[in-house]
Amino acid sequence: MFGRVLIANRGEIALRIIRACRELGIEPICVFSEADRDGPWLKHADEAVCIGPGPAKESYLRIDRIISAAEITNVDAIHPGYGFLSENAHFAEVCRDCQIEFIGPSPEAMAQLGDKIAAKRLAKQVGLPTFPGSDGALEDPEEAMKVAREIGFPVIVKAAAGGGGRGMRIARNEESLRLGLESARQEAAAAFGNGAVYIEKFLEKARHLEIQVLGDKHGNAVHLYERDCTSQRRHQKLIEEAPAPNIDPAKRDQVANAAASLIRAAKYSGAATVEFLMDRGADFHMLEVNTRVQVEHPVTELVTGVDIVKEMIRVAAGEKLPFKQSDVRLKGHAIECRINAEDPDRNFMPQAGRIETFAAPGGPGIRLDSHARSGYRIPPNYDSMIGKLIAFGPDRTSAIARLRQALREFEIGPVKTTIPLHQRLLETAHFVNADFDIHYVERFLKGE
Ligand code: MV4
Repeated sequence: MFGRVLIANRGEIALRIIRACRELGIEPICVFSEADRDGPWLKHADEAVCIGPGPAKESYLRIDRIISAAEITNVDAIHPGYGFLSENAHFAEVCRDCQIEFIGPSPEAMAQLGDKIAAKRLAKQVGLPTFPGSDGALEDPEEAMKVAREIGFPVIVKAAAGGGGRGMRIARNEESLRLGLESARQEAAAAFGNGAVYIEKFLEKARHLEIQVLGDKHGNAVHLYERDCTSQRRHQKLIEEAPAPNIDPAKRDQVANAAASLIRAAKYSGAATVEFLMDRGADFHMLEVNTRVQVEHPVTELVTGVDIVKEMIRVAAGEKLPFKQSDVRLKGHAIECRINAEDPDRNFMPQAGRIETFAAPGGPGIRLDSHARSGYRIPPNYDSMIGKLIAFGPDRTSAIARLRQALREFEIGPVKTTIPLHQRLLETAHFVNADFDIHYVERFLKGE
């Protein structure tokens, strides 16, 4: 096992990785920016190294400075967390060249599954259901028109290098497809340095499901079932839960096993998530693969008993996954609310500044993953998420009841947060009955 691990991240996920390191007897080392100098998580690291000014481009995204910090502190491995450099195959390659273990997939597996065209091709080969569409990148508009006529409008244009909704265009007729192709290509080329685009059939009403998979370096891959991440706004998830309510158990097993086969076929080690849309007939359609630990991993941990962050570290150190597929059993239900320092009454404007009051909830089945506390000053430079409140219970109804009470107990001020919004969402019939789709939060916010 590693002796020391560098955490190339900040906030709640840095704290989550510190906790996993301690359980494994590993010394956690942090890097931090000038804006995070007083970050409460840094006190729990064995060492902390400043890597530059507040803007991420000058600190958390600087490969050279992170590698220097790793060499100065003599770590064996780097955990990238989520965001920042976590899905950067070049960073994973630099780590390998410097003989520092990257806690995640090889650069090759990351590059293959991070390319949505390559991932979809491999997914099809292992039997995952995918949307009908172009077979690979589109070379010219006429090819796109031909495919669109075959599969029928509406279609969606997607960038091979995109993710989280960037570089996408919906087209309902030939004219908008022509325009969408060009603008998606330009946006993708500028944003990702890769203008490759493809099209597929567009599904209007859907739920967003994702299968968690873990792979090791010995060719094993095991899935940990699904999460339902349907509650989201502008591609930012708000509430996630496991297992997904009202799904077809036979279809779920088939798709989850195929998702594990995809990870095995890519010779992938570490944590991966395979994303799907589920239509109203409860059929799955594969979208893309995330090659990192995800924000919402705790709900899966609570219903499977698997510590995903610890397993990521163990498999990076060369250990075999300590369980097989038949050992993984679901028990109970978990729901997570993302607590963002945003003002829902002012178009979710991010709130920087000092938290005066921070009273954490508790009680049976409550987990709070947060780096925030009274006196913590939220810097203006980063994502507005200041924590995640997760409730576990024997069933969905009891998880909702526990989460509602925990939200009542949770006091944060004067900084505005998404707590009151979660309280209202958890009262809606759409959420309570799981009668929802990926647009219901935005409809709710518009008062519909
Ligand atoms: C789609 C889709 C409908 N049909 N693909 C958005 C993010 C990226 N992961 C893929 N996305 C979508 N792909 C087809 N063929 C609708 C979306 C989509 C969406 C998906 C999941 C959660 C929220 C969403 C919001 C808008 C669009």
